[in-house]
Amino acid sequence: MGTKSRDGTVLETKKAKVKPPPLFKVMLLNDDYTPMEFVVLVLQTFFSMSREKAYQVMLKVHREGMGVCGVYPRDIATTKVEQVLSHARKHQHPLQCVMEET
Ligand code: TYC
Repeated sequence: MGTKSRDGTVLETKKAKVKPPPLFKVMLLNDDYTPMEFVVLVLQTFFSMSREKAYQVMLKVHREGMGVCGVYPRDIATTKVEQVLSHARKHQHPLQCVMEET
């Protein structure tokens, strides 16, 4: 874009390019060892799900291999992943949690 002033100078006007911040899906991965009850409690504790919703998501992960726990801005998604991994390791479960841009 350009605007011509009286002396012929072209003044560049740039359109503000403000993109909304990217969002990230936080996902749990299935494994053969983490107890179902532990995964349900993780979903209730770190993703504020009701017991019923947590059970549904846990079963989806168990049957399909992965499932989305929530969608967040980068820093919140990073914290959720760290919290889940730290909690799982503390209890010696191999549960994996990852994030991916939407
Ligand atoms: N597959 C596990 C079992 O049979 C349960 C499980 C569900 C593990 C979801 C991880 O993200 C997971 N005990």
